[in-house]
Amino acid sequence: METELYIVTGNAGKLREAQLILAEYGIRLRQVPIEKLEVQDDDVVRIAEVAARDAYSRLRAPLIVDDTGLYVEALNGFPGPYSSYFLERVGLKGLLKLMEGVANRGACFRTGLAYADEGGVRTFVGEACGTIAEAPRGSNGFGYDPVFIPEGETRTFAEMSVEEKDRLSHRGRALRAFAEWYSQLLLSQGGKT
Ligand code: ITT
Repeated sequence: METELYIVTGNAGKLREAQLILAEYGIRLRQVPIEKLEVQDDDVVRIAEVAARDAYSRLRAPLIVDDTGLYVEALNGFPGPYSSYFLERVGLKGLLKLMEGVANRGACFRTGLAYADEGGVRTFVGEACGTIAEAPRGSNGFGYDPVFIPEGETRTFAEMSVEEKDRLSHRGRALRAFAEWYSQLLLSQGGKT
């Protein structure tokens, strides 16, 4: 059974990762060229929820929104929901500079995933914890991937294939939780797409 779903994002890396995972569940993910509403909130789940509700009010077709943040322990959880702005303005170099000589390099990615349809919005969350590398490594992935080493690994996300990252990542976890639930929903609706 194949079904189609929209994702509201301007991030091609995010789209590719999500497409690969959802394809395993028979869900074809399509990018939709509408603006993603970005409200200010401490919680990525809440940010995704508001964006999904807003996008659904315009698109009127089932869709998902992914909002992700990197929470660095030594920076008291910063940049968190401000990760996009921080990366643009301060960059990976700036992050590593802030972390110079810092022993506690712990950090977690957190993805808030929201699904919206005519019945309302449902949210899911996924987390991946690890450490901030001493220097950027690897050329795969996007965003903070060159400086993030997931727990139990020595490589950064940027040194992994997209399949490997998907298995370990915050986004992978949130999307699989969503896909399990969505598959059940479709079954209960008799395969309606
Ligand atoms: P959309 O809002 O259009 O979906 P975005 O790139 O702005 O795309 P987010 O707000 O969710 O997405 O991401 C915040 C920042 O964190 C942004 O700079 C991303 O590049 C980065 N980011 C998100 N997911 C990541 C991941 O899996 N690995 C590395 N960096 C990531």
